[in-house]
Formats: sequence, C-alpha cells, structure tokens
Amino acid sequence: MNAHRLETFFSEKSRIAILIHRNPDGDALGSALAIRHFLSKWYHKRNKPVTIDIISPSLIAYFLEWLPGASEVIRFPESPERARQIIREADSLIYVDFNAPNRIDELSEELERSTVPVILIDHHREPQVEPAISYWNPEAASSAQLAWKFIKDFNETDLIDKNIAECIYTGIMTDTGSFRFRSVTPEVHRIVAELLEYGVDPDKVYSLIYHRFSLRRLQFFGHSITFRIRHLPEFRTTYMAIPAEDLVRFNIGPGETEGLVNYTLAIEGTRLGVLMIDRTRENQGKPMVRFSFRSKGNVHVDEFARKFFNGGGHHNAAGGVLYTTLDEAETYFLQKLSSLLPVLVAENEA
Ligand SMILES: [Mn+2]
Repeated sequence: MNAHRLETFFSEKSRIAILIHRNPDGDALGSALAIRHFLSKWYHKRNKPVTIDIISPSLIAYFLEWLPGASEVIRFPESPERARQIIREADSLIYVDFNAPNRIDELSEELERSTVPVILIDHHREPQVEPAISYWNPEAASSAQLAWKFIKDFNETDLIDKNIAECIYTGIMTDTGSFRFRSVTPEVHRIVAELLEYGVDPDKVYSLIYHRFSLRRLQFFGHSITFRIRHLPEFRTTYMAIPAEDLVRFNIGPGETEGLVNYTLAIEGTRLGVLMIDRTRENQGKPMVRFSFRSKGNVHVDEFARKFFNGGGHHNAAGGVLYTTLDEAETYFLQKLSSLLPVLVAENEA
C-alpha cells in the first residue's frame, strides 16, 4: 500500500473505531494500541480533529494492562451502550487480529449493520469481510508485524516512538511463543531488530507478560498438570479437561488459563495438544466447553477445529467451542481424533 493512498483515505476520516477479538491477547491489543498511538500522532501533526477508540468485546487480562494506552480501551462489559454508539458513529472501522464479525459477540450485530469502509489487519484464515484496505496475510506470524507494515507504509517515521515499538514487540513476542514458532522468518527478526532500535527492553516486556503468576494461578496450573492431563502415546496426543469446579476452587479469572495448553506439547513425542475447559458458568449456566488446539508440523488443527468444533485459527494453533457438558465434549473429541490418526503417526515428523 502506498503512502499516498493511505493519506487520501485517512484524511477524510474523523471517527475511527478499532475493534479487537474477544479475550484479546498480546497480539490483538498490542497491534490495536500501536495503530491508535500512530494515527493519533498522524492527525495531530496535521491539526485535524479525530476520535480514535479501541473497543474490546471483553475485559482485558491483567498482564496486558501495563501496555501503553491500555487503560483507555473501551470494554464492552463495562460500557455496552458507549461501545455500540462508537461503532454506529464511526466513519471507518479497523479490524485487528480477527476477520469475522461474529468473533466479537454482542457487538457483531452492530458490525454487520455498519456500511462504512473496513481496514483489515489480520493473519487468520478465511476472512469474512471485504476490506477497503487490507493488511491480511495468513502466513504472517502475528497481526502486529502487519500493523507495523501499515504504520511504516505512511512513510512518516518521525511519528514512530518507543510506545508504538513496545506494543508491536509485545504482539510479535506473544504470538510467536517468544520468537520460536515455524512462522518466524528472517523478516520477523528484522522487524524485531528495528523495534529494539526504538528502545524496547525485551527482558522487561517478557517479565511484564509472563512472570505475572499469582501463587493461586501457578497452583491451578500444577493441579491441572497433575490431575487433569491424559497422555495418549498411540495418538501422539496429550490433552487436559478442566472442570468448572477447578476454576472456582483456584478463582481463575479471564485470561488466566492462557498458556496452560502449551504444557501438553512439552511431552516428548506429542504432536497434538488440547485443552478443553468447562465454561458453562460464562454461558448463563448452559453447557459450553471451549477448546484450544496446539500442534506440530503438518498436523493442521485449524481444519480440525473448523470441521468438528465450530472454530478455526492457524495451522498449529486453533480454538473451538461445543455446547455440551465436559464429559460429552471429551467423548466427542476422542471420537473425532481418529480422523487425525494418519497424520499424527506419519513417520519422519518430530
Ligand atoms: Mn494474532
């Protein structure tokens, strides 16, 4: 995208709503904040009045609250009417780290009604929007690197600062398992190198995100790993099924189960790791189980999640949901697992 087209598009806008997905992760929030910081400065430089709001469909996890500007994000559960109104009055919408209006719960209706142009900044498969401006690449390791490209394409590097760099760095770090996933290319490291030149402190960012466990949360992880894990070596699969009572017992809040699924892949030989959590309490008491899938190599969990679990995502990281009890969800999962067996046990794959 050339700078002139971006300039033409944004110079006509004065009410921009930036939208992120439910339970925003470091990539969604970091990208959205970086874009808001940058665009605010871009309009300020031109003396053009503008309103730029970030709307989150749910609350923000405590370990992301430190991100520069996070306190200004509008959270739907706290101000539902205001969130709806911002979308209704917006003259442009920026979708960040998601690409289907139905991923943002109660706000989906407002989005579907809206007729204003959409800017898409995302790396998930099968987008369900027709954007006016698109920074979409399913091969990208993170939305943050696409947000970075968007910012750089304005050709006004004097507006880029440490806050912007820190937000982008957080997005890339959290979506790449700290720069180790297959999706990490030399290009990703070149971007990270640039971000460090703006003064980002890697150890500080890592600690603010990952060294934030309370004793209670760490004990919940320990309890899950000890009592809720099942290892199926013949399927090269490891999964955990977490009953609602565990969430209550350890008082586990939104975002606090983040990262638990990764321990399933730590067992040698495992190529599919699954976390299923009873979320009935979040669904007005009606049965609901959320799934997280992680995999290695050519075990493509996005297809598996889409086909059987009302979900989707990336080749090696996806999510889904079933409206059943946890026991039923586990039985169903074990039935569907056989469809993956050939690829799970294929030879010559680590
Ligand atoms: Mn992402």
